[in-house]
Amino acid sequence: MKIFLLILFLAVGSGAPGKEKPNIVVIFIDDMGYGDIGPFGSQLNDTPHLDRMAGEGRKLTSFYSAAPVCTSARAALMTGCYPGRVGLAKGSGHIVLFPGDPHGLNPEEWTMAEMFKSAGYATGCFGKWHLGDQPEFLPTAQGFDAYFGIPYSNDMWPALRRFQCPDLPVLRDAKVVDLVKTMDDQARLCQRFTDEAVKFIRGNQQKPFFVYLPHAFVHHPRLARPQFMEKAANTTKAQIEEVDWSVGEILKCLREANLAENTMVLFTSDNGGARGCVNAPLRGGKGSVWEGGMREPTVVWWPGTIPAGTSSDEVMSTMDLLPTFEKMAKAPRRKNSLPIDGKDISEILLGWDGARSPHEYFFYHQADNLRAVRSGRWKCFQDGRLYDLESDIGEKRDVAQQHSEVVKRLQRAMKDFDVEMKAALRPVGFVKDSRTLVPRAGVEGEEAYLPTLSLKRK
Ligand SMILES: [Ca+2]
Repeated sequence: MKIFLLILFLAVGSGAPGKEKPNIVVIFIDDMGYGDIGPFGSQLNDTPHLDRMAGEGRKLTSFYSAAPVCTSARAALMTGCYPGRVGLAKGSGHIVLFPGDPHGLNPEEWTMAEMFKSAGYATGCFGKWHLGDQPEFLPTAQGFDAYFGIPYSNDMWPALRRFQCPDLPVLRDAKVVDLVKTMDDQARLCQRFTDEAVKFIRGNQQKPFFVYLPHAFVHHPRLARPQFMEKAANTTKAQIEEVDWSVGEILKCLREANLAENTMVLFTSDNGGARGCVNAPLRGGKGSVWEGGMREPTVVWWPGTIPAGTSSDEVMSTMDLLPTFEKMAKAPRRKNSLPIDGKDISEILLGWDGARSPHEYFFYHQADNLRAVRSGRWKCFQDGRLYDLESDIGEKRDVAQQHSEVVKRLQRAMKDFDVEMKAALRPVGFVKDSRTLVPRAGVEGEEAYLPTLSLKRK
Protein backbone atom coordinates (compact mmCIF):
# COMPACT_ATOMS: atom_id res chain seq x y z
CA MET A 1 0.00 0.00 0.00
CA LYS A 2 2.80 2.35 0.96
CA ILE A 3 4.58 1.61 -2.29
CA PHE A 4 1.41 2.18 -4.26
CA LEU A 5 0.91 5.58 -2.61
CA LEU A 6 4.50 6.51 -3.25
CA ILE A 7 4.14 5.68 -6.92
CA LEU A 8 0.91 7.63 -7.10
CA PHE A 9 2.61 10.56 -5.40
CA LEU A 10 5.51 10.45 -7.84
CA ALA A 11 3.16 10.34 -10.79
CA VAL A 12 1.24 13.37 -9.57
CA GLY A 13 4.35 15.12 -8.29
CA SER A 14 6.02 14.96 -11.67
CA GLY A 15 3.13 17.04 -13.00
CA ALA A 16 0.59 14.70 -14.50
CA PRO A 17 -0.39 16.98 -17.40
CA GLY A 18 3.39 16.91 -17.71
CA LYS A 19 5.66 17.71 -20.59
CA GLU A 20 3.27 15.70 -22.70
CA LYS A 21 1.04 18.69 -23.25
CA PRO A 22 2.52 22.01 -22.21
CA ASN A 23 0.33 24.90 -21.13
CA ILE A 24 0.51 27.80 -23.55
CA VAL A 25 0.12 31.51 -22.77
CA VAL A 26 0.13 34.15 -25.53
CA ILE A 27 0.47 37.76 -24.34
CA PHE A 28 -0.49 39.99 -27.27
CA ILE A 29 0.11 43.73 -26.86
CA ASP A 30 -1.73 46.28 -29.00
CA ASP A 31 0.32 48.74 -31.08
CA MET A 32 3.61 48.27 -29.21
CA GLY A 33 6.81 49.18 -31.06
CA TYR A 34 9.86 47.01 -31.70
CA GLY A 35 12.05 49.26 -29.56
CA ASP A 36 9.65 49.76 -26.64
CA ILE A 37 11.00 47.11 -24.26
CA GLY A 38 14.36 46.49 -22.63
CA PRO A 39 15.17 43.22 -24.42
CA PHE A 40 14.80 45.07 -27.73
CA GLY A 41 16.97 47.98 -26.70
CA SER A 42 14.62 50.46 -25.00
CA GLN A 43 16.47 53.01 -22.88
CA LEU A 44 13.24 54.88 -22.11
CA ASN A 45 11.10 52.27 -20.43
CA ASP A 46 11.79 50.14 -17.37
CA THR A 47 10.72 46.60 -18.20
CA PRO A 48 12.39 44.40 -15.55
CA HIS A 49 9.94 41.52 -15.97
CA LEU A 50 10.43 41.35 -19.73
CA ASP A 51 14.19 41.69 -19.20
CA ARG A 52 14.07 38.68 -16.90
CA MET A 53 11.75 36.78 -19.25
CA ALA A 54 14.20 37.30 -22.13
CA GLY A 55 17.14 36.40 -19.86
CA GLU A 56 15.45 33.12 -18.98
CA GLY A 57 14.03 32.61 -22.46
CA ARG A 58 14.57 33.41 -26.11
CA LYS A 59 14.23 36.57 -28.18
CA LEU A 60 12.80 36.28 -31.69
CA THR A 61 14.14 39.20 -33.67
CA SER A 62 12.51 38.48 -37.06
CA PHE A 63 9.07 37.50 -35.82
CA TYR A 64 6.26 39.10 -37.84
CA SER A 65 2.62 39.89 -37.52
CA ALA A 66 0.76 39.12 -40.74
CA ALA A 67 -0.76 42.61 -40.90
CA PRO A 68 0.04 46.12 -39.66
CA VAL A 69 -3.43 46.68 -38.07
CA CYS A 70 -5.57 45.07 -35.36
CA THR A 71 -8.34 43.00 -36.94
CA SER A 72 -6.30 41.39 -39.70
CA ALA A 73 -3.37 40.74 -37.36
CA ARG A 74 -5.68 38.87 -34.98
CA ALA A 75 -7.37 36.93 -37.79
CA ALA A 76 -3.95 35.63 -38.81
CA LEU A 77 -2.98 34.68 -35.26
CA MET A 78 -6.23 32.80 -34.68
CA THR A 79 -6.32 30.96 -38.03
CA GLY A 80 -2.70 30.55 -39.12
CA CYS A 81 -3.58 32.22 -42.41
CA TYR A 82 -2.79 35.45 -44.20
CA PRO A 83 -5.79 37.60 -43.25
CA GLY A 84 -6.92 37.94 -46.87
CA ARG A 85 -7.30 34.18 -47.12
CA VAL A 86 -9.96 34.20 -44.38
CA GLY A 87 -11.72 37.33 -45.67
CA LEU A 88 -10.29 39.70 -43.09
CA ALA A 89 -7.67 41.67 -44.98
CA LYS A 90 -9.74 44.60 -43.75
CA GLY A 91 -13.12 45.35 -42.23
CA SER A 92 -16.06 46.46 -44.32
CA GLY A 93 -16.02 50.16 -45.03
CA HIS A 94 -12.95 50.57 -42.84
CA ILE A 95 -9.56 49.00 -42.33
CA VAL A 96 -10.77 47.25 -39.14
CA LEU A 97 -14.11 46.01 -37.74
CA PHE A 98 -16.37 48.49 -35.94
CA PRO A 99 -19.17 48.19 -33.34
CA GLY A 100 -22.13 46.22 -34.69
CA ASP A 101 -20.24 45.21 -37.83
CA PRO A 102 -22.06 42.51 -39.84
CA HIS A 103 -18.66 40.88 -40.50
CA GLY A 104 -16.37 38.83 -38.32
CA LEU A 105 -14.12 35.80 -38.20
CA ASN A 106 -16.04 33.11 -40.04
CA PRO A 107 -17.21 30.44 -37.55
CA GLU A 108 -16.30 27.87 -40.22
CA GLU A 109 -12.61 28.67 -39.73
CA TRP A 110 -10.61 26.44 -37.40
CA THR A 111 -9.25 28.70 -34.69
CA MET A 112 -6.28 28.25 -32.40
CA ALA A 113 -8.72 27.95 -29.50
CA GLU A 114 -10.74 25.23 -31.24
CA MET A 115 -7.51 23.36 -31.91
CA PHE A 116 -6.55 23.52 -28.23
CA LYS A 117 -10.00 22.33 -27.20
CA SER A 118 -9.73 19.36 -29.54
CA ALA A 119 -6.50 18.49 -27.71
CA GLY A 120 -8.24 18.55 -24.32
CA TYR A 121 -7.14 22.02 -23.16
CA ALA A 122 -9.05 24.55 -21.09
CA THR A 123 -9.12 27.77 -23.13
CA GLY A 124 -9.47 31.37 -21.95
CA CYS A 125 -9.30 34.75 -23.67
CA PHE A 126 -8.84 37.90 -21.58
CA GLY A 127 -8.72 41.23 -23.38
CA LYS A 128 -9.41 42.78 -26.76
CA TRP A 129 -10.94 40.44 -29.34
CA HIS A 130 -11.61 42.54 -32.47
CA LEU A 131 -12.74 39.69 -34.73
CA GLY A 132 -16.42 40.58 -34.70
CA ASP A 133 -18.82 41.56 -31.91
CA GLN A 134 -21.89 39.61 -33.05
CA PRO A 135 -22.68 36.52 -30.91
CA GLU A 136 -21.55 34.19 -33.74
CA PHE A 137 -18.10 35.78 -33.81
CA LEU A 138 -17.27 36.20 -30.14
CA PRO A 139 -14.48 34.19 -28.44
CA THR A 140 -16.94 31.85 -26.69
CA ALA A 141 -18.33 30.90 -30.12
CA GLN A 142 -14.81 30.36 -31.54
CA GLY A 143 -13.34 27.83 -29.13
CA PHE A 144 -12.78 29.71 -25.88
CA ASP A 145 -14.34 28.28 -22.72
CA ALA A 146 -14.07 31.64 -21.00
CA TYR A 147 -13.85 35.25 -22.10
CA PHE A 148 -13.51 38.55 -20.31
CA GLY A 149 -12.72 41.69 -22.24
CA ILE A 150 -13.65 44.31 -24.79
CA PRO A 151 -14.95 43.20 -28.19
CA TYR A 152 -12.99 45.75 -30.28
CA SER A 153 -10.54 48.63 -29.91
CA ASN A 154 -10.60 50.77 -26.79
CA ASP A 155 -10.87 53.97 -28.85
CA MET A 156 -14.24 52.85 -30.29
CA TRP A 157 -16.30 54.75 -27.75
CA PRO A 158 -18.28 58.00 -27.81
CA ALA A 159 -15.10 60.09 -27.46
CA LEU A 160 -14.08 58.96 -30.96
CA ARG A 161 -15.77 61.98 -32.48
CA ARG A 162 -15.62 61.01 -36.16
CA PHE A 163 -17.82 57.96 -35.59
CA GLN A 164 -21.02 57.35 -33.67
CA CYS A 165 -19.92 54.61 -31.31
CA PRO A 166 -21.89 53.36 -28.32
CA ASP A 167 -20.24 53.08 -24.90
CA LEU A 168 -17.39 50.59 -24.84
CA PRO A 169 -18.74 47.32 -23.42
CA VAL A 170 -16.90 44.85 -21.22
CA LEU A 171 -18.03 41.26 -21.73
CA ARG A 172 -17.94 38.19 -19.58
CA ASP A 173 -18.30 35.29 -21.99
CA ALA A 174 -20.97 36.63 -24.39
CA LYS A 175 -22.70 38.95 -21.92
CA VAL A 176 -22.12 42.67 -21.40
CA VAL A 177 -21.27 43.12 -17.72
CA ASP A 178 -19.77 46.60 -17.61
CA LEU A 179 -18.99 49.75 -19.61
CA VAL A 180 -15.73 51.64 -20.03
CA LYS A 181 -16.93 55.21 -19.65
CA THR A 182 -13.94 57.21 -18.43
CA MET A 183 -10.19 57.36 -18.85
CA ASP A 184 -9.88 55.97 -15.32
CA ASP A 185 -11.88 52.95 -16.52
CA GLN A 186 -9.46 52.64 -19.45
CA ALA A 187 -6.51 52.76 -17.07
CA ARG A 188 -7.81 49.70 -15.20
CA LEU A 189 -8.09 47.43 -18.25
CA CYS A 190 -4.56 46.03 -18.06
CA GLN A 191 -5.02 45.05 -14.43
CA ARG A 192 -8.49 43.59 -14.98
CA PHE A 193 -7.40 41.39 -17.89
CA THR A 194 -4.30 40.29 -16.00
CA ASP A 195 -6.29 39.39 -12.88
CA GLU A 196 -8.75 37.36 -14.95
CA ALA A 197 -5.92 35.48 -16.66
CA VAL A 198 -4.25 34.73 -13.30
CA LYS A 199 -7.55 33.52 -11.86
CA PHE A 200 -8.07 31.27 -14.89
CA ILE A 201 -4.58 29.77 -14.57
CA ARG A 202 -5.08 29.11 -10.85
CA GLY A 203 -8.46 27.49 -11.48
CA ASN A 204 -7.49 25.32 -14.45
CA GLN A 205 -4.58 23.16 -13.39
CA GLN A 206 -6.36 19.84 -13.75
CA LYS A 207 -6.00 19.96 -17.54
CA PRO A 208 -3.50 21.69 -19.77
CA PHE A 209 -4.60 25.25 -20.53
CA PHE A 210 -4.32 27.87 -23.24
CA VAL A 211 -4.48 31.50 -22.16
CA TYR A 212 -4.74 34.25 -24.76
CA LEU A 213 -4.14 37.67 -23.17
CA PRO A 214 -4.62 40.35 -25.83
CA HIS A 215 -4.14 43.58 -23.91
CA ALA A 216 -5.94 46.80 -24.86
CA PHE A 217 -2.74 48.64 -23.85
CA VAL A 218 -0.87 50.43 -25.54
CA HIS A 219 -3.53 51.44 -28.09
CA HIS A 220 -4.71 55.08 -27.91
CA PRO A 221 -6.25 56.63 -25.84
CA ARG A 222 -3.61 55.88 -23.22
CA LEU A 223 -3.69 56.07 -19.45
CA ALA A 224 -2.19 53.69 -16.87
CA ARG A 225 -3.04 53.21 -13.20
CA PRO A 226 -1.77 55.94 -10.83
CA GLN A 227 1.23 53.96 -9.52
CA PHE A 228 2.54 53.72 -13.09
CA MET A 229 1.60 57.28 -14.04
CA GLU A 230 3.44 58.70 -11.01
CA LYS A 231 6.85 57.43 -12.04
CA ALA A 232 6.50 57.80 -15.80
CA ALA A 233 7.16 60.84 -17.94
CA ASN A 234 4.15 60.19 -20.17
CA THR A 235 1.19 57.87 -20.67
CA THR A 236 2.95 55.70 -23.25
CA LYS A 237 5.84 54.93 -20.93
CA ALA A 238 3.40 54.32 -18.07
CA GLN A 239 1.37 51.87 -20.14
CA ILE A 240 4.41 49.98 -21.37
CA GLU A 241 5.62 49.66 -17.79
CA GLU A 242 2.20 48.43 -16.70
CA VAL A 243 2.24 45.85 -19.49
CA ASP A 244 5.60 44.76 -18.09
CA TRP A 245 3.96 44.47 -14.66
CA SER A 246 1.31 42.26 -16.26
CA VAL A 247 3.98 39.96 -17.70
CA GLY A 248 5.53 39.77 -14.24
CA GLU A 249 2.20 38.79 -12.67
CA ILE A 250 1.65 35.99 -15.19
CA LEU A 251 5.15 34.56 -14.77
CA LYS A 252 4.93 34.88 -10.98
CA CYS A 253 1.62 33.03 -10.97
CA LEU A 254 3.12 30.23 -13.08
CA ARG A 255 6.15 29.95 -10.80
CA GLU A 256 4.06 29.94 -7.64
CA ALA A 257 1.78 27.24 -9.03
CA ASN A 258 4.83 25.16 -10.02
CA LEU A 259 3.79 25.36 -13.64
CA ALA A 260 6.75 27.27 -15.05
CA GLU A 261 8.55 24.20 -16.33
CA ASN A 262 5.47 22.99 -18.10
CA THR A 263 4.30 26.25 -19.65
CA MET A 264 5.40 28.15 -22.71
CA VAL A 265 4.73 31.88 -22.66
CA LEU A 266 5.02 33.96 -25.82
CA PHE A 267 4.99 37.76 -25.69
CA THR A 268 4.48 39.85 -28.83
CA SER A 269 2.46 42.72 -30.33
CA ASP A 270 -0.30 42.77 -32.96
CA ASN A 271 1.38 45.43 -35.12
CA GLY A 272 4.02 48.12 -34.96
CA GLY A 273 4.02 51.03 -32.56
CA ALA A 274 1.58 53.88 -33.01
CA ARG A 275 2.29 57.54 -32.17
CA GLY A 276 4.41 57.84 -29.02
CA CYS A 277 5.89 54.34 -29.31
CA VAL A 278 9.41 53.53 -30.46
CA ASN A 279 9.93 51.36 -33.52
CA ALA A 280 13.65 52.09 -33.83
CA PRO A 281 15.85 50.71 -35.23
CA LEU A 282 13.09 49.79 -37.66
CA ARG A 283 11.58 52.12 -40.21
CA GLY A 284 7.85 52.99 -40.19
CA GLY A 285 5.20 51.95 -37.67
CA LYS A 286 1.61 50.85 -37.30
CA GLY A 287 -0.22 50.61 -40.62
CA SER A 288 2.92 50.48 -42.75
CA VAL A 289 4.69 47.59 -44.45
CA TRP A 290 8.09 48.88 -43.45
CA GLU A 291 9.61 46.58 -40.84
CA GLY A 292 8.32 48.86 -38.08
CA GLY A 293 4.74 48.06 -39.04
CA MET A 294 4.98 44.29 -38.84
CA ARG A 295 8.17 43.02 -37.15
CA GLU A 296 7.30 42.56 -33.49
CA PRO A 297 9.29 42.50 -30.23
CA THR A 298 8.83 38.84 -29.39
CA VAL A 299 10.03 36.75 -26.46
CA VAL A 300 9.35 33.07 -25.71
CA TRP A 301 9.87 31.52 -22.29
CA TRP A 302 9.73 27.96 -21.07
CA PRO A 303 12.29 27.39 -18.31
CA GLY A 304 14.23 24.18 -18.68
CA THR A 305 13.08 23.61 -22.23
CA ILE A 306 13.78 26.81 -24.18
CA PRO A 307 17.48 27.67 -23.79
CA ALA A 308 17.91 30.71 -21.53
CA GLY A 309 19.32 33.98 -22.81
CA THR A 310 19.30 33.00 -26.47
CA SER A 311 17.83 34.61 -29.56
CA SER A 312 16.84 33.67 -33.09
CA ASP A 313 16.70 35.86 -36.19
CA GLU A 314 14.90 33.25 -38.32
CA VAL A 315 11.88 34.58 -40.22
CA MET A 316 8.69 33.50 -38.46
CA SER A 317 5.21 34.90 -37.95
CA THR A 318 2.11 34.74 -35.80
CA MET A 319 0.64 32.46 -38.50
CA ASP A 320 3.15 29.78 -37.49
CA LEU A 321 1.82 29.57 -33.95
CA LEU A 322 -1.32 27.55 -34.73
CA PRO A 323 0.50 24.64 -36.42
CA THR A 324 3.34 24.87 -33.87
CA PHE A 325 1.00 24.71 -30.89
CA GLU A 326 -0.99 21.99 -32.64
CA LYS A 327 2.10 19.84 -32.61
CA MET A 328 3.05 20.71 -29.03
CA ALA A 329 -0.52 20.02 -27.85
CA LYS A 330 -0.60 16.74 -29.75
CA ALA A 331 -3.94 17.73 -31.19
CA PRO A 332 -5.78 15.02 -33.09
CA ARG A 333 -5.42 15.27 -36.83
CA ARG A 334 -8.31 17.14 -38.44
CA LYS A 335 -10.34 15.76 -41.28
CA ASN A 336 -11.04 18.06 -44.24
CA SER A 337 -8.80 20.78 -42.94
CA LEU A 338 -8.57 23.98 -44.96
CA PRO A 339 -5.11 25.07 -46.10
CA ILE A 340 -3.19 27.45 -43.86
CA ASP A 341 -0.08 29.54 -44.41
CA GLY A 342 1.69 28.96 -41.10
CA LYS A 343 4.21 26.18 -40.52
CA ASP A 344 5.62 24.39 -37.51
CA ILE A 345 8.44 26.43 -35.94
CA SER A 346 8.74 24.44 -32.70
CA GLU A 347 12.36 23.44 -33.34
CA ILE A 348 13.38 27.10 -33.63
CA LEU A 349 11.40 28.09 -30.54
CA LEU A 350 12.99 25.25 -28.58
CA GLY A 351 16.45 26.29 -29.75
CA TRP A 352 17.41 23.13 -31.59
CA ASP A 353 20.78 23.31 -33.30
CA GLY A 354 20.52 24.21 -36.94
CA ALA A 355 16.75 24.76 -36.91
CA ARG A 356 15.86 27.02 -39.82
CA SER A 357 12.80 28.97 -40.90
CA PRO A 358 10.40 26.74 -42.83
CA HIS A 359 9.53 29.74 -45.01
CA GLU A 360 11.24 30.70 -48.21
CA TYR A 361 9.02 33.79 -48.30
CA PHE A 362 7.10 36.03 -45.95
CA PHE A 363 4.61 38.35 -47.65
CA TYR A 364 3.65 41.83 -46.42
CA HIS A 365 0.10 43.01 -47.07
CA GLN A 366 -1.71 46.26 -46.52
CA ALA A 367 -5.44 45.46 -46.61
CA ASP A 368 -5.97 43.53 -49.89
CA ASN A 369 -2.72 44.65 -51.42
CA LEU A 370 0.42 42.56 -51.52
CA ARG A 371 3.19 45.10 -50.97
CA ALA A 372 6.45 43.29 -50.34
CA VAL A 373 8.18 40.00 -49.67
CA ARG A 374 11.00 38.93 -47.40
CA SER A 375 13.24 36.03 -48.35
CA GLY A 376 16.21 35.45 -46.07
CA ARG A 377 18.15 38.70 -45.85
CA TRP A 378 16.25 40.36 -48.71
CA LYS A 379 13.10 42.43 -48.68
CA CYS A 380 11.67 43.43 -52.03
CA PHE A 381 8.75 45.80 -52.61
CA GLN A 382 6.25 45.47 -55.47
CA ASP A 383 7.82 48.40 -57.27
CA GLY A 384 11.25 46.79 -57.25
CA ARG A 385 12.94 48.51 -54.30
CA LEU A 386 15.25 46.05 -52.56
CA TYR A 387 16.68 46.18 -49.03
CA ASP A 388 19.28 43.96 -47.39
CA LEU A 389 17.85 43.57 -43.90
CA GLU A 390 20.98 41.87 -42.61
CA SER A 391 23.13 44.95 -43.15
CA ASP A 392 20.33 47.54 -43.27
CA ILE A 393 17.61 46.77 -40.75
CA GLY A 394 16.34 50.36 -41.04
CA GLU A 395 15.58 49.99 -44.79
CA LYS A 396 17.59 53.05 -45.76
CA ARG A 397 19.52 51.90 -48.83
CA ASP A 398 17.76 50.58 -51.91
CA VAL A 399 20.19 48.06 -53.41
CA ALA A 400 18.01 46.93 -56.33
CA GLN A 401 20.51 48.09 -58.93
CA GLN A 402 23.29 45.90 -57.54
CA HIS A 403 21.03 42.83 -57.29
CA SER A 404 18.65 42.92 -60.21
CA GLU A 405 18.41 39.10 -60.37
CA VAL A 406 17.21 39.00 -56.75
CA VAL A 407 14.57 41.62 -57.55
CA LYS A 408 13.39 39.62 -60.53
CA ARG A 409 13.14 36.42 -58.50
CA LEU A 410 11.25 38.06 -55.65
CA GLN A 411 8.86 39.95 -57.90
CA ARG A 412 8.02 36.68 -59.58
CA ALA A 413 7.46 35.04 -56.18
CA MET A 414 5.06 37.86 -55.26
CA LYS A 415 3.17 37.49 -58.50
CA ASP A 416 2.84 33.73 -58.11
CA PHE A 417 1.72 34.01 -54.51
CA ASP A 418 -0.83 36.70 -55.33
CA VAL A 419 -2.39 34.53 -58.03
CA GLU A 420 -2.43 31.47 -55.76
CA MET A 421 -3.93 33.44 -52.87
CA LYS A 422 -6.62 35.16 -54.92
CA ALA A 423 -7.73 31.80 -56.30
CA ALA A 424 -8.25 30.44 -52.78
CA LEU A 425 -9.98 33.18 -50.82
CA ARG A 426 -12.46 32.07 -48.20
CA PRO A 427 -15.53 34.08 -47.20
CA VAL A 428 -15.59 36.38 -44.20
CA GLY A 429 -18.25 35.67 -41.58
CA PHE A 430 -21.45 37.61 -42.15
CA VAL A 431 -24.67 38.04 -40.17
CA LYS A 432 -27.82 39.83 -41.27
CA ASP A 433 -29.29 42.59 -39.13
CA SER A 434 -26.21 43.02 -37.00
CA ARG A 435 -26.52 45.41 -34.07
CA THR A 436 -24.25 46.93 -31.48
CA LEU A 437 -23.96 45.19 -28.12
CA VAL A 438 -25.10 48.26 -26.21
CA PRO A 439 -27.29 51.20 -27.26
CA ARG A 440 -25.89 54.59 -28.21
CA ALA A 441 -26.63 56.99 -25.41
CA GLY A 442 -29.50 59.39 -26.06
CA VAL A 443 -31.00 57.39 -28.94
CA GLU A 444 -34.39 55.71 -28.59
CA GLY A 445 -35.48 52.21 -29.61
CA GLU A 446 -33.81 49.89 -32.09
CA GLU A 447 -32.11 52.79 -33.84
CA ALA A 448 -29.75 53.02 -30.87
CA TYR A 449 -28.22 49.69 -31.94
CA LEU A 450 -27.44 50.51 -35.57
CA PRO A 451 -23.93 49.45 -36.66
CA THR A 452 -21.53 52.38 -36.27
CA LEU A 453 -20.36 52.21 -39.88
CA SER A 454 -23.95 52.41 -41.15
CA LEU A 455 -24.23 55.86 -39.54
CA LYS A 456 -22.96 59.18 -40.79
CA ARG A 457 -19.35 60.01 -40.04
CA LYS A 458 -18.64 63.46 -38.70
CA1 LIG B 1 -3.19 47.13 -33.06
